[in-house]
Amino acid sequence: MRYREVNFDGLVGPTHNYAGLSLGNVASQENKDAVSNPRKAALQGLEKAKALADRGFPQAILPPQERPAIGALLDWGIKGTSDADVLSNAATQAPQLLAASASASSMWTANACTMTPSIDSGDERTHFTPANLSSKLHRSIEAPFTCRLLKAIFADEDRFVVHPPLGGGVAMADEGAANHTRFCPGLSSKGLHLFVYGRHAFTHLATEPKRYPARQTRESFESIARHHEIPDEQQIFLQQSPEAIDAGVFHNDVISVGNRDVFLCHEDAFLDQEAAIRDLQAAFQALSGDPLRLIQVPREQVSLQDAVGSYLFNSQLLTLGEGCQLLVAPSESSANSQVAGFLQHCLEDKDNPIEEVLYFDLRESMRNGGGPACLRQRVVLNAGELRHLKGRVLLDDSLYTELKDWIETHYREKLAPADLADPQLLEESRRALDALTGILHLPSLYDFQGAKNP
Ligand code: SUG
Repeated sequence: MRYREVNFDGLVGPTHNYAGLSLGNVASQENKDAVSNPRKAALQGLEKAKALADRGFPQAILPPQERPAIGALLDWGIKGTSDADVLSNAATQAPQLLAASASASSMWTANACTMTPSIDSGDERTHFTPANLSSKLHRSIEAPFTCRLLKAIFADEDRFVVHPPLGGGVAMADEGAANHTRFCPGLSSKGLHLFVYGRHAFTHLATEPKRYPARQTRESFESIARHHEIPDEQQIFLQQSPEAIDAGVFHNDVISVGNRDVFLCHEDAFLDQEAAIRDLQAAFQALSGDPLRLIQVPREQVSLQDAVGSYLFNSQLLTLGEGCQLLVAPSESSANSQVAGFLQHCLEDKDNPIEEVLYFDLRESMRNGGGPACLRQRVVLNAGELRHLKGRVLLDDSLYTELKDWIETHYREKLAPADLADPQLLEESRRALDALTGILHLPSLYDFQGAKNP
């Protein structure tokens, strides 16, 4: 059975803003309280998805979550006689909780879940585990809706399994596919799953970062690998370099990206990197019989600081043809002379699999630390599975036109921190999302539509 990769990009929600919520994510902290442009953010994301769809890469869309999340504010003890009252009380009593309830962070669908294709699972079904995102308050409230959404799209239980997010709080902290890469000689062959973690549930303080928190635990990924029934020889676990985390590498997709048999990574991505890469290469060779094609970028060429500033490694790698790949990079990478020089060298080197680089302006998302790879969840499906998706989520010309029009109708061009308490913003967002479930042919998904968890 032939498998294809479908990239599910997150539509940026109407409350996209800069609240400085992510300690350890340099861009989020630097842009705290800046004025955002939600309309531009959503259009920038949609243009990337459309451009890739036009190039023949299957592309789908995931809708945003309802924000501000009134339910979360009620959970956190904010009271009020109406939604407007709850927002106003939150703004005066706990402005940070208001900001956490209003983040459009579900746009970064690389953090939505971890998925395993049916070809790699013991029960031959496609598995999803929504990420609990328990390391950050504003992201932890995403998991229940993500679960509901995945169950709505991947509803056919003969083919798909959507597990609940992992319980267990910070010990089982899970950030999803941002820390997961599947290597394979071809998409229709069994893959090697690389799970990257920043810390252990049961402390190993000597290998933990000192400045910024490590978000993902090894134990969370071990649990997911068990749930997804991935055979032992198809799993490998590597620990992030604590120095990299302290330099702003809050997810592994800020320092490495892999596709098929190609792995582009920085020299300082992993703890004890030489051994880590040796183990990875050996595991891939043992599974596939082929060598892993490693492009390791030395720190002399691109420093950790330049890697974080340019988001080079938050690029997408997509297969152009046998042995050659397209790198989808943020425009910040072309603006950094060291990084641009490195990419030019890749293009000129005949033995390098990167044959083309496409740059995208994703500045609105980038200012919160979200590049091209953050905005997409890779889902590997065979033709039968693809036919059984629910909803109109695959991006084609007509869906693109409707979504563009929808964004232009419903989104503001300016959002300042004080606007998050504006009850009009909540109303506008709900109107937008109500229209969106119609466009996407999805059932009522949102709390305000009366949806309940299945
Ligand atoms: O979790 N930023 C997100 C960025 C996620 C990027 N995803 C991947 N690397 N895959 C985060 O830190 C900032 C929100 C704010 O500060 O307003 C934020 O949540």
